[in-house]
Amino acid sequence: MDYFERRVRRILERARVKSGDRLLVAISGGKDSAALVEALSVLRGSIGYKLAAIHIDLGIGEYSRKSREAALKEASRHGIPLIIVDLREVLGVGIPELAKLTKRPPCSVCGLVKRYVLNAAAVEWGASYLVMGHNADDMAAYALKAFMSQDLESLSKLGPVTETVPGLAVGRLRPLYMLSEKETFIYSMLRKASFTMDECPHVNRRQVEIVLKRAVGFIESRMPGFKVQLLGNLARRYTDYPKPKEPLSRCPSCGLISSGGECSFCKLTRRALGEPMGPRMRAYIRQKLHELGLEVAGEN
Ligand code: Q46
Ligand code: ZN
Repeated sequence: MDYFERRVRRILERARVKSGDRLLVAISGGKDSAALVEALSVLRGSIGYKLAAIHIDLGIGEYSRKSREAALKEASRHGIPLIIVDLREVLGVGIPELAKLTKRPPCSVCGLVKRYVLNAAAVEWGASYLVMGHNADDMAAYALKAFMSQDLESLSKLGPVTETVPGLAVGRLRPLYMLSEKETFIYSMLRKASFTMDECPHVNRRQVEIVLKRAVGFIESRMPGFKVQLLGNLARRYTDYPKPKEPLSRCPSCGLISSGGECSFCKLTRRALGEPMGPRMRAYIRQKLHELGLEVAGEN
């Protein structure tokens, strides 16, 4: 457990997290984010940051019900305020319906919605960082995928710490960057964390990231240390990769980051539901912050 927490601490130190900083941790209900919450709760005492959590109820039947229950248990175990964003409550639909309405694969819609909601909540709370539970196996697969397609701009965002764009986007912190899926699982078991092992019914086993993750596991079994070496090298060099070329702009509908014109969430919801839902989502999150007694950035 000490080994695990030392590695998490190293990433927090690299990001210069200090007393009073606000860390918003994303909890999916799975083992990775549960392990992350455990380690962040342990380290909170000595560093003195403020911790809040967010869970998105994706509206995917039994899977979402169990995930939400696990997230609630995990957050309340440590007295961490939990923002639950229920998509059906805000948008009137969940991920399966949004995918049908836009004729896009569920995972592509889901990824877009999650990115938007997490960033919106971090901006509204004025978080110093949005903390994500990606482990070394996830990161190695993402890095290989970006390298395969020579998507150098994505590589520039795959380090353990990413930059904040004030008022538009909050930087991300990935404290499990150098910790494998197996280590994360063992740690969450030792800490008796609450999580679900259920899998989303929409998961596609042929998805590139999933195939690459299996391949990384195979290489690691033949070349122990491969993953850590790959990620260690990337962690030293990711800022050298070119940053996205499009100038950053502000979505005219919701005011958050976009790569020109309306942001992808407002575009998607306009197409599926007839109006851009960014403003409604932001108001819903502010309401949740008030209910939890958390400050809303810019309201003081
Ligand atoms: S939750 Fe969402 Fe995953 Fe389900 S719809 Fe796909 S992306 S598989 S992590
Ligand atoms: Zn928008």
